[in-house]
Amino acid sequence: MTKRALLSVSDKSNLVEFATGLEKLGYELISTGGTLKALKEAGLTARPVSDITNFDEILDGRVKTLHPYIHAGLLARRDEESHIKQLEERDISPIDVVVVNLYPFKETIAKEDVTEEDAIENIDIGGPTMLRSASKNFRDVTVVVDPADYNDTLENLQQSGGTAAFRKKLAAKVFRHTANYDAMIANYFVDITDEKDPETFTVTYEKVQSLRYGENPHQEAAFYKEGNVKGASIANAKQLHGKELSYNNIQDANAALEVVLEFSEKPAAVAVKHMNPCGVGIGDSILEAYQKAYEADPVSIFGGIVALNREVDEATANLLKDIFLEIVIAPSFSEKALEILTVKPNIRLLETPIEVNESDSKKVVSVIGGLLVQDRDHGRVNADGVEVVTDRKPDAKELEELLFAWKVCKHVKSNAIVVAKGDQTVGVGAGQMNRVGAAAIAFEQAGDKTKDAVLASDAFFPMPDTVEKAAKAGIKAIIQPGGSKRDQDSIDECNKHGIAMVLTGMRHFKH
Ligand code: 93A
Repeated sequence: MTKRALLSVSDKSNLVEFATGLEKLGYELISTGGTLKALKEAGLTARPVSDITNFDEILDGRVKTLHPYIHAGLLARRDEESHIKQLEERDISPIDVVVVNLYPFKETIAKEDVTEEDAIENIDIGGPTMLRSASKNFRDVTVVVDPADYNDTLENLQQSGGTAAFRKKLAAKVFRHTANYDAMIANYFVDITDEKDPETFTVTYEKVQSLRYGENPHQEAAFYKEGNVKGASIANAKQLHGKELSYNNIQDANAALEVVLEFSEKPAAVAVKHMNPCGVGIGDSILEAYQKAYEADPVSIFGGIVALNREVDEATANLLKDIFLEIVIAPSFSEKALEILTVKPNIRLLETPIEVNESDSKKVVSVIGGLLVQDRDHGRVNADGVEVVTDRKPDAKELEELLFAWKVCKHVKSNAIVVAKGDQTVGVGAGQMNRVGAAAIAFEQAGDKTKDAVLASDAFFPMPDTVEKAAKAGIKAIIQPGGSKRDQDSIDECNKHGIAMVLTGMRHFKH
């Protein structure tokens, strides 16, 4: 019996070569509208699907292959006499090879100006149906979803019609592919309806790159991005220069990006080491902001990552090039700045829009055997949202300093204490197992700059001990969530020393 191959592809790359190979192997080619046209134009002989179904494509192509003659030809078990008999009774011929790739849903929804109608039309129904029928029947049917598999498939088919092991591998690939395709559609519908199923967490990730190794050289690792990521993201950033990003680079770069995104009104610069900000500065120019971030802690910034929220200009590039930095992230680099920085072969330069991206993107962490999924911490407070609880009220400038310290503190590993002066951090205590310890580190680093500085704490004070130490160090105002049973003890301690304290009512644990 003549063997038959059905071809229906949106991505027509290498189609003609593959179909020519199939024809040479004696396959009769069957095809849908656009694919048929491409085959015929290349001088191949192919029959339209409507020849098989006795049914024209209708509804603007929404129904072309959705027909029992196609699916019976795909699903019939060749080792089952009754199946073969039923085909014969109805004059249906089996289909042996299916070559299908789907409507480009992903590419469609990635377009800036995509309309809902366009997205919906690009949901492929007939394609996945054929892929699934063929894959279910992989014992007898060869199914190819990826043009990258064309050559191997031809080679395999030459071996007396192909091997079952190869067909099984192709079928497995199809089920992965259609599962991803459906997950992508499911995500899109979350976007357009806001309907989330709390019982499932469906996000499609695609591989950006394999990484040389993970946190340590003996750990394998890869970088994945969410299917439809837009805006500020390391996964989307354009690398203009430097070596490939490492696992640790990506984590640190992301940490720097998250801090700098807190600041949009004025030029801001953030230096990060080991995922904690070590220096943050705001200025009237990006140069001034960077100088402040650098001076905040000129030791820790060495080997660090710097994120800036304005274009890197020549003057800033001249300073950046003077120290060893792993990465600089910015919305853009001036031509001169690029000239200056690219002289250093190792510095990685990343360009990504620096604009707050409060999309649905979730924060996901793994535990052994599971995942924890939560909203990103988009919590923010402003001057109207804080409660002053001390006798002394902070003046407008102090309040600004407090809110600056608070924004930075949100991104410091708990227990976190940030000491700031003006619009510059002067001491950061990160990741300590007790709060006084975090404060002690921040004070030590700030040295005599604690005098008249402000302090932010990511969580409440269970005891007045941190305030006591802050008073001794010369801190003039404190911002913290409040909510401890013993808040009053800390407030009393503030009043004793003329310290102003404001409560945010919002905690920023980052464990
Ligand atoms: O609109 S569909 O869901 N209805 C169908 O019956 C159908 N059959 C194949 N889309 C369908 N296809 C898809 O058409 C294939 O998956 C492929 O992506 C595309 C190929 O169309 P053409 O050959 O006209 O370019």
